[in-house]
Order: sequence, then C-alpha cells, then structure tokens
Amino acid sequence: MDRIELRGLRVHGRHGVLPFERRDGQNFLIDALLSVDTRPAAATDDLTLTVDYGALAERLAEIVAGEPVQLIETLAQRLAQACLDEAAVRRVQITVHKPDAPIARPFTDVAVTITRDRPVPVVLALGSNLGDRQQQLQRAVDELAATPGLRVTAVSPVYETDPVGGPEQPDYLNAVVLAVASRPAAEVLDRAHAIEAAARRTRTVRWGPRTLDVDIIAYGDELSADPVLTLPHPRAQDRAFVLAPWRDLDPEAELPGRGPVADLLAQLPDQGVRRRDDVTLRQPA
Ligand code: A4P
Ligand code: MG
Repeated sequence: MDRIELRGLRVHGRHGVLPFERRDGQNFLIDALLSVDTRPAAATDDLTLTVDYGALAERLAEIVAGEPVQLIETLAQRLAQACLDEAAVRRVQITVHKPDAPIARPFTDVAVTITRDRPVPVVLALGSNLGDRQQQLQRAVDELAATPGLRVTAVSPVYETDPVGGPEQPDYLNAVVLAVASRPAAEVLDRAHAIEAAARRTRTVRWGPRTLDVDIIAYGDELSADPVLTLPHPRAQDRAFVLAPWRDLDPEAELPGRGPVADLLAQLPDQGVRRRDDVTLRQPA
C-alpha cells in the first residue's frame, strides 16, 4: 500500500488533565501516515481519487484546536477517525506529540501513536455436511461474531444443497455471513481456519468431508491471486450454494470483478439448492 505522510502539523490546543493546560493551552504536533492506493489517482491525475492533504491538515487542525479532551489518546482517536472519513484512506497511523507536557524533568518529547484500519465489508460462506450441521453453522456464526475486529451484520437463510465436486458425500447445509472487518484479510482467514479447526475437534465420525468449511468470498473489493488467500474466492461465481444465500441478504450484491450476484446466479444451471426456512441461524447480539 502506498503512503501519504503529513508530519509535524503544529496546532495550539487545550488538551490535558490539569487546569492550567485547559486555561493556557500548548502546542501539539501531529503526524498522520495514511495508507492509500494512489494508483487510481495517478492513472487519471484526479485529486478527488486521493487525499487532499491541504484539506485534511485543516480538518485535523480544527480537531486539535477544538473541544478539549483530557487524554492525547482520545485526541489521537478523533484524528484517526477524521482520516478514515476520507474515502481513499485504508489505514492511518496517528502520532500526537505533546512536547510541552507537564513533566517535572527535562525531556524532549512525549507522544502517543495509534493505528486504525478502515472497516471493510466481508462476505463469508459456511458449509457443513457432517455431524450436526445446523449446530456447526451456528457455532461458526457465534465464533465469527465473537472475533475482535469483526462485526457480524447479517446471517443468511440456510440452504440444503447437493454436494458439488469431490467423492460421493451427504448434502450440505450452506449459509452466508456478512461482516465488517477492522483487521486485515489475512487475519480473518486465520480466524476462519481456527474456527474450522475447533469444529473438527468435535468430529465424531471420521469419514468424508467436512464438519465445517469457512471460506472468505470477498474482502471489500480486494483482488488477489495469492493461493493462500484468493480474492474473491476463485469458485464463488460457479456456486449456487454461495450466491443464493448471498443474494437473499443483498439483492444488489456484486462479486468484485465478476458482476452482480443475482445475474451470476441466474446464469448457473440448477445445482439443487433448496432454501430451508425451517432451519434458521441466530445472529448474535
Ligand atoms: N484459500 C485461498 N483462498 C481462500 C479463500 N478466499 N477463502 C486457501 C478460504 N480459503 C482460501 O481451503 C484450501 C486452501 O484454500 C486453504 O489453505 C486456504 O488458505 P480449505 O478450506 O482448507 O480446503 P477445502 O475447502 O476443502 O478446499 P477448497 O478447494 O477451498 O474447497 P471448496 O472450494 O471450499 O469446496 N458442495 C456444496 N453443496 N456445499 C459446499 O459447501 N464445499 C466444498 C468445498 C465442495 N462442495 C460443496 C461445498
Ligand atoms: Mg474452504
């Protein structure tokens, strides 16, 4: 990811715990390091596709000069949020320096640095054809929802589906989960693997396919050919057991680089996917 760096933005503010800090104020120095994909802007020479650092500096200065807070941690969080409000910013690192802080010893600087990621919409597909299928899927939903940095926003209807590929095996239950991630795709994949591993540990019958499969169908509009994490999932467009529940949740959904989910689904032959309205998954609060 490319970076845009704004360093040493100096602004007078009144943040701090002590009364004289509120009364007299002091200078704060701000570093904002923005991760931005600058290629669309570079290809078109269009400022609106990147970050206008002049405008952003003004916005950050307003926050530093504005409502006083006690902690530079709080100030850093507000500044990070303002940077993420810029559509092109994927990740931001903010450092707030307070070189005149009330410290009773000679010192050169005191600072807080935080890193924040833009929340990214994620589509996950769940499948199970072994053991208590509904319970495996529910557990996967619960564990995804309990994952720090991942917020589950919707859980699809459940489909009973003919197996696609592989040896002869029982029918699957499949569902799709929509979430918002504030951590990188690779960490979401690690978590998906950990949830699969946990399900495998409770397996009672040692045969055939899977108690639980958790695939990442899409992570924002990211495209990746990496075999460890291919985005979008390389077989999603061929699979009614992924597209049908996803379409139920979001009729306008698009598979990045491949087009509208409803259109992709309409082009597929009948794959034997039956919606099971008698089987529902709970979305944890
Ligand atoms: N990997 C790469 N990209 C991704 C991604 N976007 N999401 C890598 C998840 N994993 C991804 O996956 C194999 C490797 O793919 C991993 O190391 C991962 O880093 P796996 O889950 O360990 O193995 P798998 O799922 O058995 O292999 P594969 O080829 O991914 O199988 P599929 O494609 O997931 O198919 N029929 C019905 N009706 N319903 C089903 O749910 N599922 C499968 C499994 C077959 N037929 C089915 C169903
Ligand atoms: Mg898989």
